[in-house]
Amino acid sequence: MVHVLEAGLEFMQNDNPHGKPCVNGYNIINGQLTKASDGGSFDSINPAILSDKLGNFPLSTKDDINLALDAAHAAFPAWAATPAPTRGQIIGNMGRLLMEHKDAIVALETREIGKTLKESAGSVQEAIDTCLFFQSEGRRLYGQTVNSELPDKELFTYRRPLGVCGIINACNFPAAVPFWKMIPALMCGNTCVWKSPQDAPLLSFALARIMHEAGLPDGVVNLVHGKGSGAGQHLVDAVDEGRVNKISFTGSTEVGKMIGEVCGRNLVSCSLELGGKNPLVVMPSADINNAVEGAYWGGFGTAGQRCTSLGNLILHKDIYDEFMDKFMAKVESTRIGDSLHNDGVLYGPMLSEKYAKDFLVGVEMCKSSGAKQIWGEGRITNQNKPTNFLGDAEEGVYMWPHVFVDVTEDMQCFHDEVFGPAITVCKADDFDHALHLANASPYGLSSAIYTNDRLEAYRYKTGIKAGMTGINNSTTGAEAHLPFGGVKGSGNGTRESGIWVIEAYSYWHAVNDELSGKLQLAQMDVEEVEMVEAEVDWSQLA
Ligand code: UN1
Repeated sequence: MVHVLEAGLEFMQNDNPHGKPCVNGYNIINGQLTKASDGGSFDSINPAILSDKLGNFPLSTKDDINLALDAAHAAFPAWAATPAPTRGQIIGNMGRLLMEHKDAIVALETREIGKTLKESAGSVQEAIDTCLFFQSEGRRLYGQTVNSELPDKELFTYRRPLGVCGIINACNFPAAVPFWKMIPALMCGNTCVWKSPQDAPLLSFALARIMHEAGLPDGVVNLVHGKGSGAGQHLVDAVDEGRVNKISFTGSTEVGKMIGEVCGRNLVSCSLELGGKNPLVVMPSADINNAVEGAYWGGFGTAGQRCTSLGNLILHKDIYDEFMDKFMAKVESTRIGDSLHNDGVLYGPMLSEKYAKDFLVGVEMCKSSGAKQIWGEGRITNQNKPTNFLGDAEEGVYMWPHVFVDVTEDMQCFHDEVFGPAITVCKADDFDHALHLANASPYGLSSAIYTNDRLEAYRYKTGIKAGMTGINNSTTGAEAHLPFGGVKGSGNGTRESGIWVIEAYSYWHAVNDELSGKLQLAQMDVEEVEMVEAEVDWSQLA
């Protein structure tokens, strides 16, 4: 076996017609590069150019997951005992290394999942911001001193790590989201087994290597590749076997519920960041041009593949026509293409062929719901492409932007998330109706309102049931130091980011130190203070 820091990148002979490198990828378990125990593997494919293979990666088995868990358990005591400021320093090194290699990592993210370069840079920056935030949190990680009710006794609280964390993230923010999870986990003294997303194994491999270069000891983060139904499921099964102390998952509500059940029956903590059908309301007092920009970006930026992407666009009836005219002019002129080869595109391909397939199922669902389709024709082909599509459509998996109108609360497409470039538009009679619609889906992740009426903004902010709300802003764009997460079907109430996430990766340990040298009983030996009644008629003062 070869240690990760002693190995250079290994390239494979491949028939890549673009002359691009193809990497021989590995798991990283206890700092060692390893293959799957049964030799199984899968490829990482550029969704913008399906003939461009980025690498081959282990399809990890149950045995591989067990080895990764062994390594994480073995590394835990020493890592938990490492001073938090030292852990913070290593995390800071990760941020600095990411800054140093940012351009290459960004281009790799775009090549592996097709996001535009600008958006990949955003995702990598979010990972850097997370490192820089938690670097200094290592110098805090405060506990409290608490006054005792008894003399000569002191009380304290400490944050303690949970143990071994299983990390499972989706591929759409392949740098930001695993760092949202692992950086606070590490800062609190936990160790991790990280199941990389099936569609972003090379980027994950690069990030895990950088984590080791930053000074992370062996076994503290163990990277295993594979599919959700394989390696991911094995990691969740290990909760039933008592080998995992925390699962942190970003992905679909369906899988999140299954993970929540497994964790629940084992009393294991889990953080769940799930789907959304994020509403955006536009009221008559809004700056309509600004609202059009926000809705357009929220719906179609990232090809609609953010958990915070706009789902239900809710327009007040008085501005409906004006809004839709301006909005559709933008939708119809959308520039789509491979951002590595074309400037100024709004979005590129779907994250992978799997996402493309699922998206088309979602489009069919919208149609069969009874919504009226006014724009979009499924997959883009060379025979059937929007005006501003750039490049050869059949090299990758590209989708038209889709707009469905006349959507009402009784339709399935009002309630179900469609992960991709499709929005559903509803008309509202007044503010109360708009707020009702915004609350009527089963999700509660992000939400937004465009209005210049302060009372309306206030009523929306207090009346909406969602984890995040934008006022005169789109549904996307969370920052790395605000709590991120949802309510209802969007999660279990846990949060990522900022200081709040520390709650998810540590438990409070209450310690009492009895200095009196004798047994003093709380509640029972507490000196009672008697009140003394004095004969004063206070009413005389009035
Ligand atoms: C996600 O889609 O899982 O707020 C994360 C946003 C990004 C993060 C999205 N900063 O849209």
